[in-house]
Amino acid sequence: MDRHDPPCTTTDEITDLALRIRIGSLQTIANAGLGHVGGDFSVSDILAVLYGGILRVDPSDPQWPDRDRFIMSKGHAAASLYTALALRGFLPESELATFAGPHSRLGGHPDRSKTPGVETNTGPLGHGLPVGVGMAIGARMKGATWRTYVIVGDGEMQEGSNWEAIMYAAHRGLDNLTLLVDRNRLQQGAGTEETNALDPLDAKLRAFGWDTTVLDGHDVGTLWDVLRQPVIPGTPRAIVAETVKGKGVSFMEGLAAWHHRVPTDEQVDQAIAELTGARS
Ligand SMILES: Cc1ncc(C[n+]2csc(CCOP(=O)(O)OP(=O)(O)O)c2C)c(N)n1
Ligand SMILES: [Mg+2]
Repeated sequence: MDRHDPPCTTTDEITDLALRIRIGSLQTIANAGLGHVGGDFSVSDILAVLYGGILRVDPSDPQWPDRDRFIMSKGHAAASLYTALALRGFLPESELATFAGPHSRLGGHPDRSKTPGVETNTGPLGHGLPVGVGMAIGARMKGATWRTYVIVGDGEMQEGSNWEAIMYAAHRGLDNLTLLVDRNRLQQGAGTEETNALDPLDAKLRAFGWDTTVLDGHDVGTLWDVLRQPVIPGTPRAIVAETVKGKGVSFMEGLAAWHHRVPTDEQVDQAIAELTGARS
C-alpha cells in the first residue's frame, strides 16, 4: 500500500465512512441553512466506495498527475462531496462549517479553483460527463493508466449533452471511463418517470455500446466488487445504482420535498439517531 491507495480494506469500513458522509453532509447543510440533503444521502454509499475503496489520489498533492479523476456532475450534492474530501484528508473537517459562507473555499456548488480535490466545476447539470469523456481521452493520449469516474443524477440524464458524450465515449472505446448513475427516481420536484421517462435506462446505455450493470446503490460490497472487476477492453462502463433519495432517514426517504429542504435542529437530532441506529 502506498499513500495514494484508498484507505478502506473492509466493507465495514466503507459502511462506516458512508455514515460519516451522511452525518457530515447533514450537519453542513443545517449549519449553512441550504443544501440538497436528499441527493446527498442517495449518493453517500457510492461516494464512500469511491473515496474509501477505489480512488487513487493524493490529499497532500491534489494535482498529482497520475491521480484518478472523479467528477461529481450532480454538483448540487456538494455537501456530500466536501465531506468525502474532508474525510479523505483534502480539507480539515472543521472547514465544512464554512460551507456556502462568505469567502469560503466550499461554495454551494463545486469549484475546481477553490476546493482541493475538485476536478471540474459542476452545478449546471449535464456537463460533468462530457468533461469526463475529455479527461478519459486525455489519459489515452498520454498513455496514462489512471481512470475517470463520473457520478450523474438520474434527472440529470435527461440532459441531451450526456447522450452525446455517451455516444462518443463508446465510439472512442473509452474503457478507462466509468459512469455511475444515482438512480433515485426523483429530480427536483417530481419523479423522473413522470417528468421525462428514462426507463429502460440500462437497455439504452447498452444500446449505446456501454458495459452496463444495474445494482443496489446502497449495497457497498456489491458496488465495490463491480468497480474492481476488470473492464471489457474498448468498452466504457456504466453502473446504474438504484438508490433512495434521503436514504437512511424515515421522514426524508423517497420524498421530493427533501431535495433541498433544510432540516431543523430537532430533525438533525432525529436523523442522526436513525442513521446511527440503523448501523447496529
Ligand atoms: C442545467 C440545469 N438545470 C436545472 C438545474 C436545477 N436543478 C438542480 S438539482 C435538479 C434536479 C436534479 O435531479 P437529479 O439529477 O435526479 O439529482 P438528485 O435526484 O440526485 O438530487 C435541478 C433541476 C441545474 N442545476 N442545472
Ligand atoms: Mg434523482
